[in-house]
Amino acid sequence: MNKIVIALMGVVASFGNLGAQTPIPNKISTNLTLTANSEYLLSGYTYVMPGYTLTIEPGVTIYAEEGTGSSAAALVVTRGARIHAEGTSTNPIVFTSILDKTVGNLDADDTGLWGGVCILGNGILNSNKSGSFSGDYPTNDIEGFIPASGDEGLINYGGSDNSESSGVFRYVSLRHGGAIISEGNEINGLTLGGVGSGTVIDHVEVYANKDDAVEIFGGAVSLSHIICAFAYDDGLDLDQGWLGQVQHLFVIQRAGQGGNTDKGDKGGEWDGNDKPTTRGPKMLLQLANATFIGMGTESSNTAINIRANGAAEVYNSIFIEYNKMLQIDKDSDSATYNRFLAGESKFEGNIWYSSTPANNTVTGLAVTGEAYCSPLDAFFSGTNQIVDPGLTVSRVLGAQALDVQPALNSAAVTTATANVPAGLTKTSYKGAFDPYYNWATGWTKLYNDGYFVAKGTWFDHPEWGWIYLDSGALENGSYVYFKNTDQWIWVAASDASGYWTYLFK
Ligand SMILES: [Ca+2]
Ligand SMILES: [Ca+2]
Ligand SMILES: [Ca+2]
Ligand SMILES: [Ca+2]
Repeated sequence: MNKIVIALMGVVASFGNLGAQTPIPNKISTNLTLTANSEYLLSGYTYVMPGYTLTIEPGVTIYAEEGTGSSAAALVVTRGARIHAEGTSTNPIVFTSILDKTVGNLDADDTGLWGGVCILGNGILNSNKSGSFSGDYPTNDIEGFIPASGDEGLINYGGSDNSESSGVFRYVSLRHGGAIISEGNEINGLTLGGVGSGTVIDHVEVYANKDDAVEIFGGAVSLSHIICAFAYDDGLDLDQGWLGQVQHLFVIQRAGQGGNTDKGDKGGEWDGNDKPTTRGPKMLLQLANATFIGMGTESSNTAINIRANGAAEVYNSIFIEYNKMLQIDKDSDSATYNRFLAGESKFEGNIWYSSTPANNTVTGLAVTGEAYCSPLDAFFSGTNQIVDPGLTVSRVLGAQALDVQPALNSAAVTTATANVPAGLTKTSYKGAFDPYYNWATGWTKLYNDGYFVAKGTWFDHPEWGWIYLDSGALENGSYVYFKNTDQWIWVAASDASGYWTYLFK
């Protein structure tokens, strides 16, 4: 064991490499690389100009200066530009406020300290904010930005290419953003406007953002391994005809923690169209393995709102700590409801458990009434279950009390999962996390600041590379996660020289 522990300490020590921040230019009009394990400073609107690539290496921390309105720090990857931000699970890329450096100890109540990251592309929008456009392909400007004279075109997105690549955005944590950039307009942590399916976005955390954690406007980019923690508005917000898949999504909403009365809005707010209201392509979300944690006893809190000609297929997911689970808006034309009746929206293999016990019936979980469709019973029957999956909810930094991994005897593990569409993976469990390995380990604020229950440990094993133990020590019967093969393997006892044997994969 000694050799293994020493290797681990070496890794922790490398995180202490701190230096001065290099300023990032406001117009990136060359291929620019931010080099590994360095610190940079983001000030004001910062555009990656069309035709150029911003590369961000593992371990880069980008500190954003304070500011609101037109002086808010925000990174805009313009239409026709690319970003290649590829961190690792042990060496992520972090965007945060400079106050995280100069003051420190920021928590979920420290929001709106800088803007956010916007990636814009030539993907297809079915509509836009004004409803006016020429030709077959609408375009739109990112909400709320006040660009300088001459820069107006840099916040425009949308086009005719849903397969475009805007680059790679992987193992990135976005913290404390969402500054107000114009009256009544906060900015999302991650905004994806007209981003195409060739773009890779996985392992992204948005922590304590003043607006939505992630908002997607049109395009066809898919996402995996996304964390939306403590946003003031919605977890995942969709608009303008987006078509894509999401797998492994964790949303945990604000609940007035820290004595703050500000709370989040919905887990998911999924709109099909802006203006006009029914033009194609029809928005469709295909989502598998989400865990949504709402605001507990907050009576107005609803997990999912589908509206404005939207539709969603949701598979093998967990919804807890909400008052109500599903709201389908009636709209003036019943478009959303008609898509549901046509089978375009469906919920299969999910677990629902309201924090309001009386609502835990097939009819009780839906929001119905004058403005909302009814009945919606079908969403909560069939292969869905109304049962407590036994997760433990905590929103307290450092408390190590949030347990999102189901126990082996949880209904999330013991009951059959639903089949999923091509492009998504059918798992043996429901929800964002399996019982063994928490994929937020190592690279997230939630993990590094002690929100999660302490479970296994990472080791850089001298022969096997990075492995993760389900319990404290490598011993007979340990479950070991091998990072290089992305597999769990059970190991047997060592021989006299200390060599351990894999039993099966
Ligand atoms: Ca928003
Ligand atoms: Ca929103
Ligand atoms: Ca909202
Ligand atoms: Ca929206």
